Amino acid sequence: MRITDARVIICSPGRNFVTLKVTTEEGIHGLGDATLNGRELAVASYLTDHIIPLLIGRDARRIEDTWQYLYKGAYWRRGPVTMTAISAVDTALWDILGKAVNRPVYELLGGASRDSVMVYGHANGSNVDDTVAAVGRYVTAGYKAVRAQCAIPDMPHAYGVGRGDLYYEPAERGTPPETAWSTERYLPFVPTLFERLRREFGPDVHLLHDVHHRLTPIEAGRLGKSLEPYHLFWMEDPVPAELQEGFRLIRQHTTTPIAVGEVFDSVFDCHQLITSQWIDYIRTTVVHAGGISHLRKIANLAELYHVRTGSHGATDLSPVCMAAALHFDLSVHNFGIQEYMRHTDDTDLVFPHAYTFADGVMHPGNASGLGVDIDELLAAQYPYEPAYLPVARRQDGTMHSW
Ligand code: EZ4
Ligand code: CO
Repeated sequence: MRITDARVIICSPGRNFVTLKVTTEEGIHGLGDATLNGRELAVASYLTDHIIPLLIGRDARRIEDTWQYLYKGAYWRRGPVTMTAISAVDTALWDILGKAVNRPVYELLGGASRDSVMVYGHANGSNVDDTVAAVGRYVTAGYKAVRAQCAIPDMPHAYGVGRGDLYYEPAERGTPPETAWSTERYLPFVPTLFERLRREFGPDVHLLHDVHHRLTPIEAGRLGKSLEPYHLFWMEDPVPAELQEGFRLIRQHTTTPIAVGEVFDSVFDCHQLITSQWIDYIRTTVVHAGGISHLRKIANLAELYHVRTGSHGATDLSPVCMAAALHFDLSVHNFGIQEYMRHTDDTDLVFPHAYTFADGVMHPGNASGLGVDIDELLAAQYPYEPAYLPVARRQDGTMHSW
């Protein structure tokens, strides 16, 4: 099963996506998502200029060997660009293997460990009433879990407050927009939001919140403690996680469960977080953390330490990643939850897929491979457009984590 062709397809049906398409001598093709929000073309070049020439002629069935070849063979290891490129190759090879043996990928990963995959949606509002209404729409739509974000009174910006109801999309065309941040206003406000949400929706719906790397460990400890009465499913990305030890301090102060890892690119970003039991959910994804192969290794380590998975699933992860994530989620024993931000109709038309949503849960479908494709003719109608995530500054002008 020699690889005879591999190509990068860049398109922007509402937002930018980079997709790797690998074809074998039998004419089987596999897809891998290679989208790195705001740095798309770097991954495209890494694949086209440095990886694709190495793929031609390789045996598509040697998934692990190809992974190790690309990881060890670069000499300079890891980093988001490298790992996103490796992820795309790995994902495409799993897709090809599934199609070659005519089975859905989850069956090759040990089979289904559950009947379906619980997902959470994004509710946001420019004030508490709006956020309550947005959560209500998700509950009515059958969601069992909802992430709630809200603008802070008298603050012009807040993370997670988007332009559309279902299609929150933080990247903006052109150069990165500047936003303002105040920890002083954020910390006392968030518990009032969740106090209201519990009053409105009762104890059963799972509520989540994303801090988006904005606090210090002791501030995060305070927030987690003040949210304990509202028993969140998790508090996400409380602090930037370059310093894994920072989580020890958060853990000492709160029983609010902690999730982290959407920007991690390998097990080395989280081994200490996992083995020290400082977190409850690991959010690494197929597209940014080494593909299905490496994500399984992270999940297997996490399983030993009672840490469950909760993969990133924002709109900047394409339907190809979403499909791969759902095969992984259905199979892996220590699955926790899957993030699900709906893609726009334009995106869904470019990437026809077998996965489905109903009653708050998803299923990858039973098509062979990943069950997702790309309509290249349609994709060509949406050329790349430069777009960037915002940056954030504190009120005195100091750069802050966005
Ligand atoms: O800001 O995917 O949990 N979800 C998130 C996302 C991220 C974007 C960045 O590209 O934090 O909305
Ligand atoms: Co997040």
